[in-house]
Amino acid sequence: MRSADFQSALRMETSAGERSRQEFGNLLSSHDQGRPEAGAPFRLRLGRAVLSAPFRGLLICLLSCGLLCICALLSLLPSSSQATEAITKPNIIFIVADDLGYGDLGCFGQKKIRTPNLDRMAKEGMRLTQHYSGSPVCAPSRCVLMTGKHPGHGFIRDNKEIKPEGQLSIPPDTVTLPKLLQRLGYVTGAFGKWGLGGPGTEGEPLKQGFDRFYGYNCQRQAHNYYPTNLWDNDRRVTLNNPPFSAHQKFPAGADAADPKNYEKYAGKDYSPDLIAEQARRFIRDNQARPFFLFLPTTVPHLALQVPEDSLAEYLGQWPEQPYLGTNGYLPHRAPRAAYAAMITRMDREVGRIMDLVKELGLDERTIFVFASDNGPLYDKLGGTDCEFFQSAGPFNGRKGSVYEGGVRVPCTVRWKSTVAAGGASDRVTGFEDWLPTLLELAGAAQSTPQGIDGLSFAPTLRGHPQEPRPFLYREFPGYDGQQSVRVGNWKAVRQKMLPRKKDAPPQMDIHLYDLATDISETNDVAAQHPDVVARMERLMREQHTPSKEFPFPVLDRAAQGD
Ligand SMILES: [Ca+2]
Repeated sequence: MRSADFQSALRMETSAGERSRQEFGNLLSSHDQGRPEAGAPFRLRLGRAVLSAPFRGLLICLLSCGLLCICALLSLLPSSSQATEAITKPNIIFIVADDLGYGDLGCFGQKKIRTPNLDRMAKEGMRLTQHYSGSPVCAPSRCVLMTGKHPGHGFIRDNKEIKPEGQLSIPPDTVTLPKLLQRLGYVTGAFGKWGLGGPGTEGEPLKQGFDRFYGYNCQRQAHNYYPTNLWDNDRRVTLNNPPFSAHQKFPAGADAADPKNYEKYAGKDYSPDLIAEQARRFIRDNQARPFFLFLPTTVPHLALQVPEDSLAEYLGQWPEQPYLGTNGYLPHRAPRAAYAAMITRMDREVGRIMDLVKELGLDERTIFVFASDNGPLYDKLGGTDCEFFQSAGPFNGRKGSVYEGGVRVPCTVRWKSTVAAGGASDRVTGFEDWLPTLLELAGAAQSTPQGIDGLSFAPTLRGHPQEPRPFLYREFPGYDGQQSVRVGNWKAVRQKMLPRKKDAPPQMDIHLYDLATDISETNDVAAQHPDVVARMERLMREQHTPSKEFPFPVLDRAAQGD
């Protein structure tokens, strides 16, 4: 059903409800006055004609009690205007994978890993083929998503660890997407990995717009899929898992082919299963009101850990070299199978959520979004083999890089009543765009705050033409300091602006690529297009604002006019 049809069906539904309430009111007043009117002749005539006086009295008494009960129940319901408003606001289910590459899903070209449910979501909705995460690493990417500000204006610009648990907190007055949705009457829940403020700080999810939270507050603790505890709102809950570090090497001399020698890297409670279960409960509990379900899953971030039943689906399919923990995280006897199995199990959980939404009759008024917070891993870290799976698709760059592979992520949007099935859009969009887009889709474009960088692409999702995004800006002080800006098919990149190597001078050279002919960004054409480079340099200068928490000296000096 198209949007207009859906809205008109809702109006019809509501006016039918109005009519029955009015008719019910007529019946009440005619009964009170003892004279039958058009709506209620049958019942009163029946009483007079058939029943003797005592029975008639009893029947009237029973009817009165029944009517009073129904009246009391009706008074508990929201008024019709509130009900209409609530029902016309779509539910939002926003799923963000962790370190999932552009090429890791079947609907984005993956050949080895099975993702049937996400493929179905894409088939029933729209794929965004030029969608960019907020940053090439976790915390700043989520900050962009939550605030609608790109990383040159955002508060969190890199992962900044706080001991003993959590990351640097966003300030209390931060305007976040869930806070805005709360004001519109949404109930909001986050299930998964947070990373924007430790337990008890002003940045924790319950203080940043979420009514409900279940999962990992801290990104470091999320390195272990069998943690000893998770957070249930502001309560720490104990899981049935033994304590062990998520960074270990396989014991020297032990048999790497024996599965028993890996059992100590697992427990009983697999956190993604528990998190998905809580997310489904949230949907059930809130099916009668508009909800925002944010599901930042930890999959497929390291360590490689997956229950045996899922691993069995892939064991033996490919040649494997046991990973012994020599490059970080935990050993695994079949690392390729483990990576694929983690993604397929996540896909299974997404499918269960899709099935539940359908079962509850919410399909037409629920927006699904699936994306990833940054690109896939590099250098076989933690036993991954992103080259084997072609996880970055055709792109150069991996997690931590502003080259396409680090920030261009798979994204699908499904909203059966509004987004046409089976389409794809090549509009350049980024995480900052979700805040205004979702507000507009919720019928509340006027609630979009001033001063954000996000641009709504709701018209694109509705199949309407839209002006291209003027530019998309990224900066990242990590991994030696980087900047990028995209204008049309031009992509400009700077790297090594904050070299970690002592005494190495910052590099300010701009590399320029034409993505129309060079999707893997290997042919630097900066020398041939000085005018384009100059335009890009200006954007790179203008879009950066200095940050006390995340100094970027070469850019800060330029911004201050030095
Ligand atoms: Ca990540």
